[in-house]
Amino acid sequence: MKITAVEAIPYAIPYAKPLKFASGEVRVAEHVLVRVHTDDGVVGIADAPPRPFTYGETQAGVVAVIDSLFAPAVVGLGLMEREQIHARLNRTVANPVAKAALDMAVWDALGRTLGYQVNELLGGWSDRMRVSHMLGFDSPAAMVAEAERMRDTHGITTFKVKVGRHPHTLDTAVVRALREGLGEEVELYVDGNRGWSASESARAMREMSDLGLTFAEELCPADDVLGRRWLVQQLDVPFIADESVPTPADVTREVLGGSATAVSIKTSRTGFTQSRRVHHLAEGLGLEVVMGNQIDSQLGSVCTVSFGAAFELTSRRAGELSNFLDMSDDLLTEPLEIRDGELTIRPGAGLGVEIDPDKLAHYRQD
Ligand code: MUC
Ligand code: MG
Repeated sequence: MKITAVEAIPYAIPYAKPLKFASGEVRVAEHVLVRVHTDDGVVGIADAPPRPFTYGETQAGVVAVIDSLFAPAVVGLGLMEREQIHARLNRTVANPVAKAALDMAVWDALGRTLGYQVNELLGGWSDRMRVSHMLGFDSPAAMVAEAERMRDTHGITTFKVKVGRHPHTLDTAVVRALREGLGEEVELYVDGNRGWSASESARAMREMSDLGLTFAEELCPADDVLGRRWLVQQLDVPFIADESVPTPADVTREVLGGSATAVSIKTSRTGFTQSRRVHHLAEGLGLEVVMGNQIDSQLGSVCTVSFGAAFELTSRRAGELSNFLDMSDDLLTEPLEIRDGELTIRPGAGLGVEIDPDKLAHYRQD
């Protein structure tokens, strides 16, 4: 059960439908496949989706930090020594996506070695989650059409709507059109990716107060400390911290400071080891949790559902598990399927999924 090698393989798969939001745009999934090899011949896998506009990491940077710092730090450790692995990775600051992928590949290797699903090792609450689909910027008519397609094809009835544009009335018109087009039975919440100021956010939320929103997420920057506190205090829905809380300490700081009242857990950002810490903290603080999406591939979405379905708290709300549908292709041998609005974990050991070698050969960039 000892780690003998770590591979970081850059690959690129174009999006069939690019995703646009207030802090950026993704047209090509320039991700890194991380493989952890052990002396038993087991290989654990995970995906690293670098997000330069959120955490400062790039595809080349993820490969470099894994090859030069993280692989040498963990080779020789056993798969059960996950806290040692975590501590060694944390000798380097930042680089959340690279750390998370390596951590999750270790858990996958452990599950494969022991013959258990990662979901079972983490908590085993359930084998599935309801799915929330994230709608990127477009016209009101196009966003309603996409939501209808997701509902009619996959049974999805929860939507996260990207907002944060100027003028804010374009976004409020989208949310109103979604509510009018899809009716009261769908759940809607908004994510601003820090695009608005606190006062713009307050105004937009007031204008949408009759639309039955469930949450608001990162409408304005957490660095606008007093403005954000002022905003969060006046809202009548939980305010989700996402990119402002890459670590458990950030969750504590933002929540105790009054700048957030709920948290997005992204396994692409905190892996399984750190996501568990965030989950336990949220449970202790009595926070609502949403399993977030970092515009993940199918492998990334498998990690999200494996973690999210493992705990009662993370299973309560629909998880953001569907944006892989926007990619033109993927690396897995068997594509994920969202049925009746749910994504189910795969039955096999570890994460239960395999990489198609031909697809990897085709899309790899090294
Ligand atoms: C989200 O929830 O913000 C957009 C940028 C990113 O890193 O994740 C996405 C989704
Ligand atoms: Mg977000």
